[in-house]
Amino acid sequence: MRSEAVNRVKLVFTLLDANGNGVLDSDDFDLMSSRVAAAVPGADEARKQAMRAGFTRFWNTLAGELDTRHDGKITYDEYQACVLSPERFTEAIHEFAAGFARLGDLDRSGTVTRPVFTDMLRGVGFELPNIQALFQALGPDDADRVGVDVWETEIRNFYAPDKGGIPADLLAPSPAA
Ligand SMILES: [Ca+2]
Repeated sequence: MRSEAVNRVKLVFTLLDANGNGVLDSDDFDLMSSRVAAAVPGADEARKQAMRAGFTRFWNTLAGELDTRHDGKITYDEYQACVLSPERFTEAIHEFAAGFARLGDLDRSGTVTRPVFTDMLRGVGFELPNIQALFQALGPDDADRVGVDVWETEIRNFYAPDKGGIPADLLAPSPAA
């Protein structure tokens, strides 16, 4: 696996553990989807539901594939195994990425504004300078918006263990950087 992907895996585990108890559980995903929904108060209910469904499927897939002790919790050691067979998570990641990115398209223009993009990723727990760097790397237009499809693709890339040297790496700088 590429070192960039290892860095992303470590970061994702830390962020997904939204309640900070050191393991992933369903509470984490409820908490995080609530934070993301709260970050976009202007979004309509259908899109919030789609976003929540993406988080729920993400959790259910992780639990189904990685919870080897069947205790409703995923430790970091268990989580790391997700990178060994990424194809088992592809569909769940695609649904998650679509539900997440599209929530930010408030006016259905196919774009997301910088403030909405920033607030949503802050809701997930990323740091502001990293979010700003990613937004810039995604090529904002003259109105300072990025394409929803561009963002959706980058979310998928973020979770792909064979990807490196991509804009999403800006969210998880290497320890040496
Ligand atoms: Ca947790």
